[in-house]
Amino acid sequence: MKIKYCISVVLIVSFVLFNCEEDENQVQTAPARDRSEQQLIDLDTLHNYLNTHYYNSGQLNDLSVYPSISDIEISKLNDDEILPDNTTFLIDAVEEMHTTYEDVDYTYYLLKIRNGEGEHPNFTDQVRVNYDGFLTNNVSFDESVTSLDIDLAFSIAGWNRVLPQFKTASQYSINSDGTVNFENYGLGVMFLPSGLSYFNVSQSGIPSYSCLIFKFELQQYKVMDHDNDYIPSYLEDVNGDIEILDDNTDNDQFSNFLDTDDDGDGFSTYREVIAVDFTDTSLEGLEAQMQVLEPLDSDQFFTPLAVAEDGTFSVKLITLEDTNGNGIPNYLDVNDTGTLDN
Ligand SMILES: [Ca+2]
Ligand SMILES: [Ca+2]
Ligand SMILES: [Ca+2]
Ligand SMILES: [Ca+2]
Repeated sequence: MKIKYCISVVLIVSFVLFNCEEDENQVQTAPARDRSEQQLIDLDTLHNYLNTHYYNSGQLNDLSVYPSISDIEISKLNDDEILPDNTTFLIDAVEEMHTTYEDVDYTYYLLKIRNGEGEHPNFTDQVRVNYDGFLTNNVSFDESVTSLDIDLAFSIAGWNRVLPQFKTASQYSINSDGTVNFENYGLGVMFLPSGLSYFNVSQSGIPSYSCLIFKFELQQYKVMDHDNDYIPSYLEDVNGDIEILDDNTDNDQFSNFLDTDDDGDGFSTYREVIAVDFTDTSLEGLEAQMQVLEPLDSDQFFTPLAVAEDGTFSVKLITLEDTNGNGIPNYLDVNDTGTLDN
């Protein structure tokens, strides 16, 4: 479990994966089309791409080293060509996936090269990735030069659906020049309709209504608690629809994942749960303490690891209280505060 806490690579935030950061020089909004109608158009585009492109499946299998995004070669098969040996048509290799977003049923496609051997991130976590993004005309619009940290809570809908299906690296090592080697990471290619990408909003190098293709390596992840209220953001999706902006228990202007008093009863969320601190001078020692408590009850979880300036490691064991037993934990129940003892 150590790997998800490594924060040693320079953090650079790319504009490309985010819906919220609009730069007036680069972002333009086209008239909004009907999402269902656009999805039919995009499915045609994606099917055409998958039926006319192949990838180097044999070469990837025969590599003596673990494959990376630069080893994945996708090529177009022209009308007068036959499929080269040791390659596979994308349409014969991808998995068809389904999801709902903005009340529309979406289909997208995944090419899974490696699942990864670490852990699955949650759809609101920060992930460390390498990626290469391109359009269905194979023109690249963005690629990571070094590993980037992406907050899936603010990424395009395709990303926060795809990345949790892969696992992070199982371990890493730091080279003498400070670069990091990741081992057994998730590796794949996603083929997204515009409705799970930027839809009608154009970006630099991305016209509006573009289907997007990303090769990616999933290296690490960090559980995010955006409002620091002890409830990790993925648990603030109360209605479970892979969308955290629409959960607002007290109907104020803040969604739960950005609201420190989710039920609006005047008592901060962190006070309406039971929090017990565990600390140790070594990570191994802390993990040993945590293992004694496993398996946790269904209403318990650990907060993400914190490292103090003196090198002390700590986590909190959170227990969600439901004092009146009505099935709604105190922090979401305006009529129930519990002991408020922290
Ligand atoms: Ca939270
Ligand atoms: Ca939700
Ligand atoms: Ca709220
Ligand atoms: Ca409260």
